[in-house]
Amino acid sequence: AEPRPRVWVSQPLYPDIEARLDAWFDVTRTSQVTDHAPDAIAAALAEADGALVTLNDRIGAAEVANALRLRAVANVGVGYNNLDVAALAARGIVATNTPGVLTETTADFGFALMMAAARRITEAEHWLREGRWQGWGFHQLLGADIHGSTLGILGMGRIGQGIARRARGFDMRVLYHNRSRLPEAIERDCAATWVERDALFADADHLVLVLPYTAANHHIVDAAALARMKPTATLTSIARGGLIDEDALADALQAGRLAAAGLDVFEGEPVVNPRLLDCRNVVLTPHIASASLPTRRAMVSLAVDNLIAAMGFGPDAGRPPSVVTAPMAT
Ligand code: 8YV
Repeated sequence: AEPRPRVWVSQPLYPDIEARLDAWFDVTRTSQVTDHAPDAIAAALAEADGALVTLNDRIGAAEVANALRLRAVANVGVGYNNLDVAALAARGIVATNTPGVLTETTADFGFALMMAAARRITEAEHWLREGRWQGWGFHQLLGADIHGSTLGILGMGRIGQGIARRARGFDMRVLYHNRSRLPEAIERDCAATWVERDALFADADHLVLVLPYTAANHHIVDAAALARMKPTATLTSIARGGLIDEDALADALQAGRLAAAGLDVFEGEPVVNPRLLDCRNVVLTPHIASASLPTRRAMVSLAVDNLIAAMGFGPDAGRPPSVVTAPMAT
């Protein structure tokens, strides 16, 4: 019999879901749960016909230089800036991601993080735990209102739309900016109005970033963009750290030119810019927006389906449900 294709699973995920791979492939597993060194990734890919990877795995031209058999890389995650899709495509390697299945969980978290920043929830808890609550105070820890305020959404894909739908329940006015306007029916469903990017920064009481990270939008939130925002506004990001110039953000937060921020993603994660750690008015979370068990399981399940199909097996043989063919669009 022909040898079965070999796939590399870069870290332990869910054994019952991964077991579907065993029906078609010989599977190489690893017990490592953090980042692999680049040469370890290159060595693993050199022996593999397919790979199931996560955000931890950066795969570019160097990592696939000796991956002569590699045909498909299935990313667990909707964002895939960890993959150099052009370098993969140049070698005929199909890349896939996991859109859709994490939309609602991630939108929930974006909304929660925005609310936590606006109402100073973690700051208040730290203050209480530090023993500083000496008596109830009328003027203590006043925050910004969510209800009736203007929500700005930069990046109006599935997750941005999910946040907009949640905003209806809080009587918010919703503005968005996206490189292209959404069809009217979706705008109506989200009760969202397209505006120019500068207007979004200027008019939002709460601005949420939900756009993909690409070379073109590196530091899209820089000092100039922050200067357009209201000093009473908040900025929340559940996208990628590289979208924000973190030093400029720390400057604005410390100078009172921005009320608060909520950040789930960081440019140098897992290392967090010490200037942000010094700011009281920023809620910091360790990249957990999609972190619920049902959603993480659904992400792995879709990635497994993608890999099986991309390798030419199963019901969708040759037609994986979610192929990515280009660098993430801006
Ligand atoms: C994942 C994410 O945790 O989907 C994304 O883009 O950032 C997160 O949902 C991560 O990608 C897992 O690999």
